[in-house]
Amino acid sequence: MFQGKRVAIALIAHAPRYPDMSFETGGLTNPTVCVSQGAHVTLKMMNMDYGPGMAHGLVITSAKPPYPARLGQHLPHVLADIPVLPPRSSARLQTARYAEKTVRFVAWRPGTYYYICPVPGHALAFRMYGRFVVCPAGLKTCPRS
Ligand SMILES: [Cu+2]
Repeated sequence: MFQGKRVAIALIAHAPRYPDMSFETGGLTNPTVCVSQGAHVTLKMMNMDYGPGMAHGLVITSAKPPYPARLGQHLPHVLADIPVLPPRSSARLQTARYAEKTVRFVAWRPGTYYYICPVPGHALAFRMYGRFVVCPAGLKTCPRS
């Protein structure tokens, strides 16, 4: 649960030593992320994955799993859309360059959403997604996590 009116969330695609084809934040893999209704969210995604086909992006939508191989153009209630980021520039973690992108949005509408990697097959075959819950204003804990 990310409390407060302004929250900053960093999601990493394949952090080192975590499972391939997954998102990490706060040391957790594909966790349910909760924010309060009305929160101003700054969401940063970084791709730490490496190798051919290891580009990843992120879209937050109310579309529920299971997902088709290709997500399609018209997803319902899109909160955020981070374009596909290339894998890091080299195999060496210390010297590689990492693609990242930050988006900002306001979580006006309560409900259950999902953050999903839109690269074809990643959400279908590898379950590269997690829940993103916008809790009604005033709750201290998230009832849907
Ligand atoms: Cu992906």
